[in-house]
Amino acid sequence: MPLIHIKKSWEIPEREITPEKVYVNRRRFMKNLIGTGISFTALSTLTSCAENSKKSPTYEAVNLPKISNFTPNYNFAKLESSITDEALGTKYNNFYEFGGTKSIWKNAQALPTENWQVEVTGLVKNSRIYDIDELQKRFPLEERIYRFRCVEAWAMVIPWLGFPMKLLMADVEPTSKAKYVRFTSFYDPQITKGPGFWASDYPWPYTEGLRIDEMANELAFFAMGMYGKLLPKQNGAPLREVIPWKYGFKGAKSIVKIEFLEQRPATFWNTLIPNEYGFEANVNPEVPHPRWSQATERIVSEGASWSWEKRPTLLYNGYQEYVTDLYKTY
Ligand SMILES: Nc1nc2c(c(=O)[nH]1)N[C@H]1C(S)=C(S)[C@@H](COP(=O)(O)O)O[C@H]1N2
Ligand SMILES: [Mo]
Repeated sequence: MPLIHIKKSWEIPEREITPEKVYVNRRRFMKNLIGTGISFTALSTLTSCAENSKKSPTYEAVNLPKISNFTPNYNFAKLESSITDEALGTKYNNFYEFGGTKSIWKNAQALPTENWQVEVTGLVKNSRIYDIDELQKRFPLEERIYRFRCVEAWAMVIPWLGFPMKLLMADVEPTSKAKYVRFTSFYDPQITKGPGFWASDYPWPYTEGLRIDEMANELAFFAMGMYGKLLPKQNGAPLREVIPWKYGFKGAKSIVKIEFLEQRPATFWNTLIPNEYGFEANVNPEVPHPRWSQATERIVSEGASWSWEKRPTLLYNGYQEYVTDLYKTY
């Protein structure tokens, strides 16, 4: 294997791909700093100090209870790609409530998951509040292996345990007026505040949304576990969305509320930077992010991200056959 990788002209240098938050971060810093006399160098020192001083609660992921009662459903597995190593899938995260880096798994252990409830409300016949155990009993778990693609151009393959969203829809019965759904993540500024101060004026809580027909698609999934175990907190315990044909930010973590609505809801990233994070956000190699190409993706692996293997991005992340009908224009 050649050690020197010669860049093709269409390849965007990795350093130009900044994470979802950094751009806003910088812009807001700029805004806040005008007239304060604080330099950017001072600022980056501050941020890294905050990072270093974070608490280190014991990581319990390896001891998380195993789930034995599930049905394997590998109909949607794309077997040409291998499953991401569990240590990477559970320790390389985006969960901005707990900080602005990929290494938030320790901070996320502060998420209080006991006695969790999920409120389902809005334009439904049976508005109700589910205890998490009840959800588990009511909707039998399936294991599905899905490709996962972040808008930041990294990719994984995850074995999720969960149930199709359409089962929950059948339970609450959205009315004919319901055209959209909004998912709201847990938020308590005392607990979820990240190690920096950069995100304090973001439009919390984290919210995401789908069209009702997208939610009813057989791929749209609620995960309660991964790698055969209960979901780790950093991956969005105890309940998160998984929408494999869309960019990862569409999948709200640690859901406390699900609302059926007539109008398209405002969502977290779309409110923050509408021209970079659209509401639809379908994976598409031909639609570049305004600051980088989406033509290729990197497979999350051990070692430095620049060394990760690159492969072409697939339209709808490879799930074209299941979802094209949703986006046909007549
Ligand atoms: N509540 C909440 N949900 C979230 C996020 C977040 O910051 N907060 N990040 C999103 C993004 S950008 C991605 S890529 C995925 C990451 O999921 P993972 O950490 O399980 O890989 O979660 C999504 N859901
Ligand atoms: Mo993401």
